[in-house]
Amino acid sequence: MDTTDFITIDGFKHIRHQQEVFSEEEMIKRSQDYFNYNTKRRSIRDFSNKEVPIEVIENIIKTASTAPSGANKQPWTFCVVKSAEIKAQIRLAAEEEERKSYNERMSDEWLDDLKHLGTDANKPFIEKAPYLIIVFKRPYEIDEEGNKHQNYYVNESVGLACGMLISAVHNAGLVTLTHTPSPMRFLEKILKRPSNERAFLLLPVGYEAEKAYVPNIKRKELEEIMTLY
Ligand code: IYR
Repeated sequence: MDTTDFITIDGFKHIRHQQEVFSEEEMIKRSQDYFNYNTKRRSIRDFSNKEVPIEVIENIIKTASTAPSGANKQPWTFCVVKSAEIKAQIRLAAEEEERKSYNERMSDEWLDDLKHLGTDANKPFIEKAPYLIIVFKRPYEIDEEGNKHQNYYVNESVGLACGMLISAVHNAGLVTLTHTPSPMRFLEKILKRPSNERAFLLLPVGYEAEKAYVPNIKRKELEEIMTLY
């Protein structure tokens, strides 16, 4: 990147950017190939406990951090749990919340809507997967004097980062799922997070089990999700 080519707007430097472009033919091929690759991704609950190099996890998190964010505040923290002891604590607490959710908190309609996915309050993948990535959102920052500074579009920003994280996991040949034990405050306590962080999503990451099964579900057709004006 040529950083000597820049302009100044309101006293701030703007450096030249040049997006790599392709011919229309190449674009169609690349976009098709990218779709074909991404559509093979599934949420996986059957993990292998095989080790994964930490460098892969680091690269996945670096990819997530390329997501756009409100005012470029990058309002996220990614906690990586490798420790079997901490994974056990998280599983215990998550299953406790999930039991309450499945038995008391979720409506009959909600439970009915989940039936075809075969989920329940048991979350063995929390301990089986070699890594857990717990994503925290940061609604505000606290400066050295203890003053709070709001971040912007925090849910949107962190959601986008999680999407990129999920596709980076797929790209590495690994699997994950978006686990949302609710409420999630126990994660802040177990991981001793600062007061400006809220648990957003828990993603176990690892190899798929030798024999993994997924629900036989279909994605909506383009006609159902796209309207051209
Ligand atoms: N959080 C629970 C329940 C659950 C809710 C939805 I919406 C899902 O798509 C899947 C599960 C759990 O993780 O089991």
